[in-house]
Amino acid sequence: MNLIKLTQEGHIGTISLENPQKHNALSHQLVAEVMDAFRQLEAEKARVVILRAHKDCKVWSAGHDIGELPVDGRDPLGWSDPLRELVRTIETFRAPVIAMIDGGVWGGAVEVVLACDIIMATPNSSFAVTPAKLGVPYNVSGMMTFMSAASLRIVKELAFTASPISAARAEHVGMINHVVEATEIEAFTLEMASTIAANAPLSISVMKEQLRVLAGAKPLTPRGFEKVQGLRRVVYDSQDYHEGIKAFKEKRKPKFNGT
Ligand code: YXS
Repeated sequence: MNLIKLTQEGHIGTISLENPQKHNALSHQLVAEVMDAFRQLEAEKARVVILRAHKDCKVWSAGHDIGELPVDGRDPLGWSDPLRELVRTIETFRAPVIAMIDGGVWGGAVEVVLACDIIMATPNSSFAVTPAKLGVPYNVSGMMTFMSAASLRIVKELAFTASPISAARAEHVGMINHVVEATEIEAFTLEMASTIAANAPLSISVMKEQLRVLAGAKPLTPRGFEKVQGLRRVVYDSQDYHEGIKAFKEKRKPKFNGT
């Protein structure tokens, strides 16, 4: 493991993203290491996991590794995409996962954070949902993660503007649990993790799974799902999708023309 750090103290595991050169972009390799860390913590029967980044990072995670987004007509967020696998790993991990945020969270990394059970952030943290900035057609279960974390109006503002919102605004709208000063957030998070770890793990585990099943119980007909998938294909086959990725790589503003 060289893109993350895994530590465990008693029943509390900590996974830290440690790839500042790429702003902890959720590459196949980084995600594989995080998922391996969760498997190790599962085996060690960890009762809480803290998911964080290295100290004093300006960017907690820059989201999906744009260099790995397919441009050959494949769905960029299909079932086996690393971002999708990481979100499912967090959601189905049998113990609570606490996201401890300091810095900017971008794109799919916002969904990863929202998939966590409890979220703490420092005042200078921010959250930017960026599909519209890149021309990416976000996927159905991903949109459900957002809908479970904030009101539809807030989700629309985040998704349509692709603009970062502050930790204070995220807390105000109930998207995150606590805003804590950078000097105190580690102790604050550890104290909550210790409280949870001292409670009954089986009871907590079943409540986490119950809430996941209930939150995901949405009426979506096969015809409705196929319609959405067809609409998404139009987007990832579009010139705009290719332009969004090309513009990022060329470090310039994209010019979207709706085709
Ligand atoms: O030029 P070098 O080689 O040094 O690389 C630069 C960036 O290209 C690279 N980098 C990334 N590489 C792959 N995927 C990324 N997401 C990514 N973000 C950054 O890291 C090196 C340093 O970046 P630089 O020079 O831009 O740093 P900065 O401090 O000026 O700006 C930091 C950011 C985070 C504001 C900036 O890097 C940025 O805007 N990154 C992209 C954030 C974003 O749009 N992420 C969404 C990724 S796509 C995704 O998550 C989903 C598919 S979706 O879009 O649907 O939500």
